[in-house]
Amino acid sequence: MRQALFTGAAPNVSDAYTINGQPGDLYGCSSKDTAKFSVASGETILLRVINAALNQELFFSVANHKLTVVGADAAYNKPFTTSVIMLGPGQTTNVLLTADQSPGRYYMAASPYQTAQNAAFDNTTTTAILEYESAPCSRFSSKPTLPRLPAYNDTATVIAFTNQLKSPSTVEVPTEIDENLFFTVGLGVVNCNPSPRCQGPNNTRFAASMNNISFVPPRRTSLLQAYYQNIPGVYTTDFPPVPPRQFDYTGNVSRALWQPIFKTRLYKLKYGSKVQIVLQDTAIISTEDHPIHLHGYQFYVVGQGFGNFNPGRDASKFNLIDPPLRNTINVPVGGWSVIRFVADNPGVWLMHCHIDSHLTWGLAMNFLVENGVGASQSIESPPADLPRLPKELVNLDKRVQSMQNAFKHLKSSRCDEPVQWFGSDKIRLFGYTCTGSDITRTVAHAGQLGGAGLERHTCWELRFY
Ligand SMILES: [Cu+2]
Repeated sequence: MRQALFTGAAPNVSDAYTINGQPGDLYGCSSKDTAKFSVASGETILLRVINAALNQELFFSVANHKLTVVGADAAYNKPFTTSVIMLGPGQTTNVLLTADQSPGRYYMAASPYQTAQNAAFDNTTTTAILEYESAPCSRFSSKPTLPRLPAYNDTATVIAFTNQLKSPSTVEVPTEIDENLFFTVGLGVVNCNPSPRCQGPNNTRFAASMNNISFVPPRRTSLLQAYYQNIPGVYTTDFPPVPPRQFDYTGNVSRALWQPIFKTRLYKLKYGSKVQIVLQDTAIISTEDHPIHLHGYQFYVVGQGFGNFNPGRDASKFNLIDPPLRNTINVPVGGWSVIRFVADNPGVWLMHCHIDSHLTWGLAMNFLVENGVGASQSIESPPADLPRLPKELVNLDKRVQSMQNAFKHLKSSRCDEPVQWFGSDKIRLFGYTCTGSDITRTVAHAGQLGGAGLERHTCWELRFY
């Protein structure tokens, strides 16, 4: 990810997927360590399946065995059986499996679900082994049976699976909506001049946004801290409730709409407000399934579909009886999902795509949920032992910032990878070689850099983790 952020290109694809840390038999490198799950004939086991991959949605299946889905994202659902489940990064699914097949060994396997057009991905399959304790020795010398996994682009199977997820019984879904929000989710690009930092397609860097705002994380103060302590200049609260411009989101989007703007904008919610959000995929660069995750809340998924959301046509089909409760929802490729929740958890809460490259490109926004009445409806004060920045580092931060400001107006660019000078888990100082056409004046201004008149200089960057 760090390399991708430097170059502006897509991250390298992985070499392998793993189940409980092991790639499995199909990679030919770790078969003696392949993860094994032993089961007694006739018993029913619970598998908690978590997609812990960084950048890939995955199918999961067990050869010859049905999976009974009983929970997703830590909420129960109406049990249903299926031969395959799909999880986006960060999603969890609990399934029951009954060992009702002839005693032997069966592969459980995961393979990619990939929806972005022309994007490289790791098209391999990871396996673990479901092993019956009573399996005869002869079964151990032969290869376990492999499950039939869907093709990498099998969206129909994904939709058939997610359509079956429902709450166990009738639930209380907010109906009188106070905040009717519509957020586009998708990729973008930023034009740049050829350089080591401009390695995206056709002189661009990849970006991503919600409602055309590419989220810029605060560098020095957390959003919650800035809110709690009234620190100005860290964020603004003008995140747009609807796209700044309407367009045919899933059609052929004009190039003029591909460049997002980079801001730290929050959307304010009153305590207790009833919120509906339409999450609308865009076709910018490519349509793609995005697993959108909201912190601080579970929400009801009342509807999903393909194309552009149309309230007249689609709202009447919402499931307001037993919609599933989730915290990460797949916005279908070239489609939309609608979620509802009550904003009764005050604080600052990130909503973001759980594909890590999309998140770091800016596919995120934050809600600022205000306090209600009394202590039980207000955020708690920070713990007494909240770590504070050491004084010398605060000063150093200011020094580095003034140097960075001095360089701002320059056409300065990096020549090499930053080198870490010192740091801890939280803070690291990097130095790197930089160039600039107007370097002399800047060097004089920045003072401490020296070497006026040279074409190359050392620039500094302080990073917070
Ligand atoms: Cu995404």
